[in-house]
Amino acid sequence: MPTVREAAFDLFRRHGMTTIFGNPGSTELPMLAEFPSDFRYVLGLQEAVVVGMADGYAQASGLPTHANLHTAPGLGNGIGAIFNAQANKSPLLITAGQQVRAQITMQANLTNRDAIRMPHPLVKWSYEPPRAQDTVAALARGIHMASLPPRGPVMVSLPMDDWTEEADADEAKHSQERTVAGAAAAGPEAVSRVAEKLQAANNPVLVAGPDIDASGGWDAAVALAERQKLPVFASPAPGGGRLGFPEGHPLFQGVLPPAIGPLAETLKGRDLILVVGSSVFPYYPYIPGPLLPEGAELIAITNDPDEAARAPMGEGIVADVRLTLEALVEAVGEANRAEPQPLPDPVPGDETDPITPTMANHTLGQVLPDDAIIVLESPSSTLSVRNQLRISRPGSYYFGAGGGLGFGLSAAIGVQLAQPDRPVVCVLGEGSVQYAVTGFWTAAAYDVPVTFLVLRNSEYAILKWFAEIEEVKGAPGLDLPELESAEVARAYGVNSARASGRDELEAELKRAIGSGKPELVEVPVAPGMALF
Ligand SMILES: Cc1ncc(C[n+]2csc(CCOP(=O)(O)OP(=O)(O)O)c2C)c(N)n1
Repeated sequence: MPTVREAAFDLFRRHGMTTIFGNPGSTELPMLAEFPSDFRYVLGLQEAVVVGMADGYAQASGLPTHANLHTAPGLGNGIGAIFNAQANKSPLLITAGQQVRAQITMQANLTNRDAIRMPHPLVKWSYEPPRAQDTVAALARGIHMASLPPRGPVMVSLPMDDWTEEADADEAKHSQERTVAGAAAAGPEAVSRVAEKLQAANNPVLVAGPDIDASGGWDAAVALAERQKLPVFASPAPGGGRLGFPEGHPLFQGVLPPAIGPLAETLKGRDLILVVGSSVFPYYPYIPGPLLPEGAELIAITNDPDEAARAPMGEGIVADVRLTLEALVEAVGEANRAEPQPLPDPVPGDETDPITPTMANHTLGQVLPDDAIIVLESPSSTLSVRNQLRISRPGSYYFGAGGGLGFGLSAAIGVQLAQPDRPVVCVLGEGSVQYAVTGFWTAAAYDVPVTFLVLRNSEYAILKWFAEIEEVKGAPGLDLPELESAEVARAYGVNSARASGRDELEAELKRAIGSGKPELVEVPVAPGMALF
């Protein structure tokens, strides 16, 4: 008879889950005993980083990914990152150790007293197996739940004395071998109705969202847009954890503004708005206005029933994004519409001292290898990075759709571990660095060759912008004088450089990206928002 631990690790193996992100405590050590040599344990020094790394890894590998946390306090530290993983639709199996069964009722030290309720409402499912023998079935159920659309985190609480118990060999075998598949295309009637509406529309537009990339629907989205000569907008940046369309494509028209009034204004004159793979819409801030421009109809295709149900307007179709896009490509003919004007090429603007964030992002664009992946958490530069880089390959952009800082630095490490052959560049604000600063240690200790580009503007620039919109005057806590990133990263073991000015930045970035090592390049930039 295998032990629960042997059977559980066999289950992980079958699902390709041989990389485990964790921060261990006494309650997790029994799981880690006799750690198999075909597994890799990636230590994060704080749980927000553990979950963020797992999130990046899950998204970039497409695999359900295991993050192991230390009972209630570890789970608590990870909660903000679990919020992000939910928004990113990241298939995480979060496990947390639990007291020995005999000591749970008396609430011995470190008992996770209400483990099932604790991660709600940020997980799809959470559970503590009633018997040690149910552990493998519970983990299998969690993996399937996390992986089914819409994907997202689940949590299983694991009493520490279960691992050495005997598993039920027959039940464990079934749990290990089962597969559960669940991607469904829209029905043929829905597909033909959307196809007919597209063909009949005078001025339709495609809004491309993050689940196009996550579902593997990139080529189908391009084919649909090209066939129908659809101008394409990206769904608003705050919820756009991934890209749904090549941003250097001549049909690409830019990123939609994230507020109600301006979004409707941008789409003025359109009669059909086809939203694919996005919620409708990840709005913020609140700038009221009509939800839709006059005369426009909106149809949204999403893999998420909740996204479809909560949209404030339009029709929703719940279906797999890739399969439905492919069916639509088959169903529509070539349109005869005039193609829209492509966006003008990005311009760097004037050279100033310190350089503008736009210039910094432009410089990055000039040295970035074609196969690079960008992980972005530089809030005041989000639009500028999008505009300057015009990323045009699938799986090449990750952004925290939840908005909780700390995703960027940690996720970049996970993305790089999942994609070891592609250069990963992580663009960070110096404020954002601090929410996951211990990630530098993991990058150095595991030799994960991410290049961190830190835009040092000595402030929370985006909050100053929000303060203007919210008409808030005199708010404290928006300046960051003397906040060091390079020295701190160096202390954690990451080679760090400071660049001042465009030429130095270009040289340092080239060197850092080419070095095959974890590197940080910090550049002072002018304060304020960078929109282009
Ligand atoms: C966990 C968490 N805490 C606080 C915030 C609020 N917040 C949003 S942006 C921001 C400032 C980020 O500063 P920095 O990374 O330097 O970027 P900048 O705005 O200067 O571009 C803060 C504090 C958040 N989004 N997440």
